[in-house]
Amino acid sequence: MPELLRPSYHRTRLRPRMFHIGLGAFAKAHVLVFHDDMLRRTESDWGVVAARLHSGVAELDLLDEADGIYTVGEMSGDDIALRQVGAIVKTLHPARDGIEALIAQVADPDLCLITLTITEKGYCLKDGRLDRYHPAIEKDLASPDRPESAIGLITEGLRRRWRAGLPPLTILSCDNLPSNGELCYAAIRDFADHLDAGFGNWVREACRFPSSMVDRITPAMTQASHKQLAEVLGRPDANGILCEPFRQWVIEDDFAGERPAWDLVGAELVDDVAPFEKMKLRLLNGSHSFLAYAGALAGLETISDCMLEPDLLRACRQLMLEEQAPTLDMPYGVDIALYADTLIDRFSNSALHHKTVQIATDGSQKLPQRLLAPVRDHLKTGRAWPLTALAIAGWMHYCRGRSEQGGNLPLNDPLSARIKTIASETDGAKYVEELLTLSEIFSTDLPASVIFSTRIQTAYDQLRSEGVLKSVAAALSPA
Ligand code: CS2
Repeated sequence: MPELLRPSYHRTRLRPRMFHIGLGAFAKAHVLVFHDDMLRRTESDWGVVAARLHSGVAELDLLDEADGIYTVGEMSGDDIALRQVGAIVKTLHPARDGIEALIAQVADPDLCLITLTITEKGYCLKDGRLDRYHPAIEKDLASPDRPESAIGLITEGLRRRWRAGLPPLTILSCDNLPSNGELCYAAIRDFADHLDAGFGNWVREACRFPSSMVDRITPAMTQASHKQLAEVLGRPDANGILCEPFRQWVIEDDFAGERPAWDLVGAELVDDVAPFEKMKLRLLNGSHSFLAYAGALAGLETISDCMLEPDLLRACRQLMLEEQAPTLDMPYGVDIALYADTLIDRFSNSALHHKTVQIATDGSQKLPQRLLAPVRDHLKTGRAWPLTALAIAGWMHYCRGRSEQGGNLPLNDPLSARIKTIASETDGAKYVEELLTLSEIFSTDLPASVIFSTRIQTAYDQLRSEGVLKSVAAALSPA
């Protein structure tokens, strides 16, 4: 059995200095692993309170039973490295502890930092501003002391700090959005302005919202992965997580007060995160979405299965280097071809079982920054984008709910009701045309471009008539 690295620090020294909202597989394998490393290296007293807001009471109960300690297994081929993370000192869930307990946590005088993994949709934004007509935001604006959304919760807790004359906080977004700090700031600032102008100014002037680029492939746990972990651990750990060995965290160095010394354990603190965020979102996440739709439609279960299809592998590299890379300002010193090769290696990690249908979720929230923003650039420069077109058309095809083998493809998306109605009422060219009217995804400029809509129509027809793998093969540049 591989050696199990246990927390080497005295957990009794930990106080609740950091509040993580959105405790899921990714946060457990990324933010909390960096934090745990930092606790091993320093005398820091930064304990973490971890919350989930919607589902997951049972998961938090299980974590409490284990005193907040869980196993992380870093897997590559047949190798596995095991560690236990002990950074969490308390868990909170509104359905179990009451929302007041979470608001009080934000307003706790000991607290310095909030970290967030609430997914793209958790920010409730429209065109970069708080979406006042989002159902959860409408409710939270009407009764701010009983918030349901993460944005409403943080704002209410900050308001209590402001009223009590407590120090401001840093709110650090760790979600896959470009300029995630700015977007998080926009949502909270707009909410605060609505409550009180003086409070809004305090949020502007005193609180900080650094951006960050987060990276670690962490598939959702399944029965099979729990079994796999139990075999190497010698016992089950219901709170355990499996992920890849690679991890990266680039953080804008802009904090309201103290910050954890994550730089001692590999996090990069920089002035400008934007080039890193864009590179990762377009190369890694963009090709992930391409593979998710193409792979799921072709009946391929995991990303590493996709990498066993020579044409999909070539297409993935071509998408990265010929269609996404030309739209980037590269971070200083990064070799893009090497970065792409490393991504291909990471995608090929067959120990991970990262399911195509998992990555296919929330397409309406992911397409804009991963695939559509680069297309805007292509339309300006006149560059060709055949694989991006297949990825977008692939999402459309996927949304009809059937793979090429007739298997069921689940549609988990905040816009699923509207998408399903369009799918049931239209087909062919009309279906594509109707989906393009979803302005939350395509805005109005893209559907107004004849080049764009014709390209997507053609790609969609091709996927339907020739199938995914043939369409992809036809889009490949000569070797
Ligand atoms: C994936 C990401 O599910 C998805 O959309 O593209 O979760 C991806 O695995 C991570 O961003 C890797 O850092």
